[in-house]
Amino acid sequence: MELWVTEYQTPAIGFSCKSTETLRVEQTPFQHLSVINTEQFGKMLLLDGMVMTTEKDEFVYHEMISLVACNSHPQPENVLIIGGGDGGTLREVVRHPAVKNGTLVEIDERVVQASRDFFPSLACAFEDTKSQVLIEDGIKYVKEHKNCYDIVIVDSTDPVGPAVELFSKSFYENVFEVLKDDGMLVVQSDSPYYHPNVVQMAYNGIAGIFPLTKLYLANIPTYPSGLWSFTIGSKKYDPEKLMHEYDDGCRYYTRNLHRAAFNLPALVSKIIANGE
Ligand code: AG3
Repeated sequence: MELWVTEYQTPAIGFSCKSTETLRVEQTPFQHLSVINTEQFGKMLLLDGMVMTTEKDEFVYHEMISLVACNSHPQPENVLIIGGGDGGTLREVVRHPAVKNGTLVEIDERVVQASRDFFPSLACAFEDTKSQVLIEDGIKYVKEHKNCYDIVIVDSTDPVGPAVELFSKSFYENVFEVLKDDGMLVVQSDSPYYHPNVVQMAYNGIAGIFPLTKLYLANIPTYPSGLWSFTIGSKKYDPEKLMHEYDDGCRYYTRNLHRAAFNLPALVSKIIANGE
């Protein structure tokens, strides 16, 4: 019998993958977690029915959420990742030569465990000497620390369930405080096609606090609509300008693509202009 797993990306569209194996299904204290094997994308991690990452296309998201900021900050020594319990973002951060410490703050220990059990190419980051993994609430963590990070990356789920607050103004304010005077924030800001309201919410929330706010795009086959946005809030440096040209071993990110990613289709420029 064929088994298909569907993420309902909106109430009107589903994204289905043929599944060859169910590896884990559990309700954690925070969310529903599943790991399946798929014919097209290899192993896939889902949280609350939403695709978080797959073996075959994880590199796009993880390179793009990490390297744009790391390459545009002159000294990205201390990097904080909120969420990102699978370790993919941490892996990209700690392999950057200018980074000295990568701290991951994940609320759900079961996500870290699922990665350790099924995604060795992501979980390898946990063992890196530059890495520190904390099982804590990231919202609380940023309230309790001040002025100590060069970059903060919010590798969250969509704004449903435990991640709702990670898209709020008060959270962005606390991130502003946890960053040093020349720090940068990067968030995943959803799909311009299917969730323009989320793109706007993230962009406006960040633009209301940070002196410089820019949005960039990447093509991610397993995420809703395939076109995904990231938003950077910066206190000082222009995220479009490269201070480092590190793209060794990358499969999506290149130094030229870094600049290209900020060139937006008209419909995306309109989404962020309208909200202002
Ligand atoms: N973080 C972003 C997931 C967003 C995908 N949304 C969806 N499928 N509806 C994923 C964690 C990767 N480290």
